[in-house]
Amino acid sequence: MIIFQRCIFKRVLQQFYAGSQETSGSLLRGLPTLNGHRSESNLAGVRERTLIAVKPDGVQRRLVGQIIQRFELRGFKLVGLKMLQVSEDLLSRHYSQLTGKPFYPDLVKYMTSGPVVVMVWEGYNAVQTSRAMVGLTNPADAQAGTVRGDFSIHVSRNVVHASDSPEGAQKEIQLWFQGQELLNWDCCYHNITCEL
Ligand code: IDP
Ligand code: MG
Repeated sequence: MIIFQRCIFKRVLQQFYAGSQETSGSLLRGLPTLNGHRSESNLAGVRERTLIAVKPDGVQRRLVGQIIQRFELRGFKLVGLKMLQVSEDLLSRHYSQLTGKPFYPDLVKYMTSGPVVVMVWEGYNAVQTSRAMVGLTNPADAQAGTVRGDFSIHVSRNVVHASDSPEGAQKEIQLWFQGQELLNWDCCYHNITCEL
């Protein structure tokens, strides 16, 4: 009951400050803003966001649900989700540091071979924890228990993407999502998974 009341209270505050839909400026970390200033509170870091994508092989192999479930069960909050066929242009901006690599043409073929499911997950230390959950780039080196370690065997088909730094995550979220596609909603479990 107390948790429920706190959720209601937070929602009222949130709507007062930010409205139910967000603009890209306040969206990347989801904190309420007032006159452009982020509210000072111990929420810092709790609402870090990262971009996770299920690549075409993961979609074809019906792994979307299992991958989403891992992030839900870990305690992260889903704030954006969509399925799309990636264009070469978007891909070249997403993988701008890899366009000169010998495997890049094959990476483009792979990533444009079918739809991807792209998501934004929010929570404490989301970027680093997600990378640990996803596992090393080469599935041959990825530990069992990670997504890549459990569902893939070769670097050319490693099932999932995860942002590798908070700065990279911000860039990727802006690249893949419009501000209004991300929802700043209150999850009642938030108070249970993290001290606020
Ligand atoms: P990451 O996905 O773990 O961040 P990156 O080095 O950023 O790894 O590479 C992006 C993606 O490029 C990898 O996830 C994988 O799909 C592909 N890739 C990386 N290295 C190779 C390679 O040596 N051969 C084929 N594909 C590769
Ligand atoms: Mg990377």
